[in-house]
Amino acid sequence: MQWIFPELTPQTAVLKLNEIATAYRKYGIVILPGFFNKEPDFECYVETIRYLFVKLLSRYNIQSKEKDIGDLLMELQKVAPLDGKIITDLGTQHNKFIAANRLKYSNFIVCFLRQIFGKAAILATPQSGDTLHFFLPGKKFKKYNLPIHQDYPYLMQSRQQVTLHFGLSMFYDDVGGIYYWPQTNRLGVLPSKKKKNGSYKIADPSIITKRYKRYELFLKQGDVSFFDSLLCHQSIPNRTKNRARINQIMRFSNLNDELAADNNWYSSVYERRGILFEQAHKDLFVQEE
Ligand SMILES: O=C(O)CCC(=O)C(=O)O
Repeated sequence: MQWIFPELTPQTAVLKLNEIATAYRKYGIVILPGFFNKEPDFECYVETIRYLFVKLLSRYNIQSKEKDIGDLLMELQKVAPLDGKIITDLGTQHNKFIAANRLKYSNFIVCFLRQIFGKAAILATPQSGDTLHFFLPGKKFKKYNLPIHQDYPYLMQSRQQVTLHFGLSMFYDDVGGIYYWPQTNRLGVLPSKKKKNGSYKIADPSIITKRYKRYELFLKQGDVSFFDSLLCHQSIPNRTKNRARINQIMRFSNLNDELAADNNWYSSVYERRGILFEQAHKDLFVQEE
């Protein structure tokens, strides 16, 4: 497939920028297998997540022997199913890890965005653009499998938007991935519905499924893909019994867009968990008279 570029690193990909950007413009997607594998910031990000899992597991007196962060997630899931959210919150809206942000704003990515959006681009990121995603097995997690959708309705800010996706956990068969339909981004912003659980879906999926060919994307650890925020895609569910998939998503907008300007470049905003000084330091908080 002409949108897959194997064996590149961020350093060698800069030399192929034209070719990669041409494929992206044609298909709405490029896939770079193993792209981050040797990146120190990628390793650091995975190690950071591992540290957090080990620390959380130690709260339950578990010294895990698992090496992979997906397997550590499964282990935590058994004892404290909600604790994983502590980690996803750190990697989501926005990503708070320096290592992840160094990848996000790395030279290749900024050059790629400039190539895609052009010299007059005003690069920005939407408020809710970063998601650290845990895809767990089991019926309970089915709702996190997204129907055919475009990403733009979730993020807003600009319909000129690039989604960066990369794999963080070890890949196992049946752990899930993404169905995508190349070139469907050319249809523009499509009428979309909102399901009761809050997920958006294309109002008439048959315009995609009948006219376009479907492909599958399975991100192994270190694999990277960039796709247009208007490219139609859908989750392939995790069908394993005991394996997890961990992916990071990040998004980038071009604010040099009339519709974005009409909307004051606003993004979607979602409520997040957090903490306030007066809750965490009751002993130090002095109530005003
Ligand atoms: O990885 C997946 O299952 C799909 C995630 C996705 O499409 C999204 O967050 O927009």
